[in-house]
Amino acid sequence: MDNANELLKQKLTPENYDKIMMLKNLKTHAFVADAIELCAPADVFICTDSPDDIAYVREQVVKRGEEKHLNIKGHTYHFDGFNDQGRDREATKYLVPKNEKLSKALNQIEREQGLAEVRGLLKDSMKDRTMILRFLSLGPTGSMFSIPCAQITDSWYVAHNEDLLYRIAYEQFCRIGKEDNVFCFLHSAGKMNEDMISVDVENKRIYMDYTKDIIYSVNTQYGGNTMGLKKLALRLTIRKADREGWLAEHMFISGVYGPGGRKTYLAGAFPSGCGKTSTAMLPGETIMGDDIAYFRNINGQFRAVNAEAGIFGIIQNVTPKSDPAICDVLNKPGEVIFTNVFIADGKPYWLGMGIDTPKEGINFSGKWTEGKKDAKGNVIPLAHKNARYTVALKALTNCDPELDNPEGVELGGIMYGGRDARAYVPVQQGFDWVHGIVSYGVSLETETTFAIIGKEGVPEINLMSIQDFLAIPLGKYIQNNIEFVKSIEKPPLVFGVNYFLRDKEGRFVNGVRDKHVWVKWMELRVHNDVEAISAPTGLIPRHEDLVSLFRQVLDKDYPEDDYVSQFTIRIPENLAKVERIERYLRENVPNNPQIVYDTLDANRRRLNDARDRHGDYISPFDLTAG
Ligand code: SPV
Ligand code: MN
Repeated sequence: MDNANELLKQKLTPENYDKIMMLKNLKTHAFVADAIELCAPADVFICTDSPDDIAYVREQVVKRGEEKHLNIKGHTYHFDGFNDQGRDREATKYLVPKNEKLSKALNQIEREQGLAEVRGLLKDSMKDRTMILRFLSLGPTGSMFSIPCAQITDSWYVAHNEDLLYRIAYEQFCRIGKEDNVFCFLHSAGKMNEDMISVDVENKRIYMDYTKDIIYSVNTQYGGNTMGLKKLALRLTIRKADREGWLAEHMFISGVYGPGGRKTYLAGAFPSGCGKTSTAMLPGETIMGDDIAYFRNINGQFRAVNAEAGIFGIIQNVTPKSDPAICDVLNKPGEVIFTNVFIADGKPYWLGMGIDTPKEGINFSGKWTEGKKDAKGNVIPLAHKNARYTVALKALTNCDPELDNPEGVELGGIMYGGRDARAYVPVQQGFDWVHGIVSYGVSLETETTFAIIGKEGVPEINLMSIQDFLAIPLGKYIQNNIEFVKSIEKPPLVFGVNYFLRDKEGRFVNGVRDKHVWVKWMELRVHNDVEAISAPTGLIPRHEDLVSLFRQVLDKDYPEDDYVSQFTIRIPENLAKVERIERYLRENVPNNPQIVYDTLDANRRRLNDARDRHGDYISPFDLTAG
């Protein structure tokens, strides 16, 4: 916008104008001027890093009714619309210039047409509302990892969440150059009802202009669709990382303790609702991040930071036993936002909390009593499965002290986990980096879950659990991962985990807490403290090592029967998996690096050879025997 400066002077109060002019960045000026002209807000609030400004957001979110207080000091709750309870794949599209094409697995629309559509919906959307402008950073501030982000929203709830989830960066914005690039996010909740809930779901749109690093979102409030720095930014970051030679991943990072109090950092990618946050937050270990990690090669070391500084976590099944650290925060005074939980007498409740819950209260459907049905006659549960809590990581007693280290931490291992009822054993290690990336990351199979709007339980392949966010060709992304470790002295080990393996009767073969044992085994493997058995699908744990880990971590016996049911290599199921993956890749990933197919071929060969020697179902004890 050529006349940005003039427009800002005209539309902003002198105080706001000064705040904006403290920044020299032209893209930010143009973005704000354009948004003001387009959305025509009643007024504008520019949030700097000052404690007063941040307190103002907290005050307004309650005053305007987007959040309400709960009994515990600092706790609030919010509801999103009945049909706005998860990320919406249908409504989320890449704006693609006429002469370009993205992978056909991605939802896309011609750029000009999409821009006209979404800007049409944003037109005058803030007429009776305040436009909130926030300056935040992805990654620690003052670091080679930092990405400055300007967020505009008319939702105090979005602004409030982002305060807990990201690092404030008005000061950093004041230091960036005139011509520097920044990420920009423009969100409006659109039409809202009297309870300040976004209602025009038909016109929900999340459109990503990757040519300009600007994202538009309208007629939605759900965090994953609206908080620019969450999944909207990830789409842009992956492109930036591709241009600059680093990696942006859908991964948690945590510090896992080993013998003698040593700490090893592990990262992991899981599709939403597959155990990611609970793996990131195992009792007694430290958490550095639960959702988005950036990796860079710094002087030959594989270093990682958390893009975020808080958790927007799934609350279903959170109990003091399974998630003690988070339960502690959810039960004491401090800033916590509960979203789409059930409320009765000023207290929050959720599914799977392991206690008797009241029969009457309010939830995402309004007033609720047990047995209430929706318009289609389906029973409405007490709370939504995708209900969430928002907390700053620093509120947790087990927050890792390196969270804001500008150089991040060195990673010892990474893991990939999906929902695979049939084939993969609960934990295994790749023979090397490429084998692990291809066999566990590229081959990640899962099922759709409640975190995404649509049918649950539909099997799908979700490359490295990041497919929804990939705006570069899938083959290029795979290649970037494969090549990333080229000049890394000690690449992280790559593990595959599967918490969802079932037996013939359809029962899960593992308990929910067993993941802690797998993670401790990985820690030992990183330091070569235990040996492993070579199975056709990867390196698997020895029984004796698991016996001591089950005792040490969970104070449990670990009978041979359990080991056999969990770690038997199921040849037909694994061969079928290789076939499915290969078919999918051939259909959807043009220019896939040849090494991916070579690795799958080798996997197939190993499975066939093992079958020739041992039959279809191979006990891990037979593998030990050679
Ligand atoms: C996920 O669904 O992967 C999340 C939450 O981490 S959100 O992307 O914000 O919906
Ligand atoms: Mn996520």
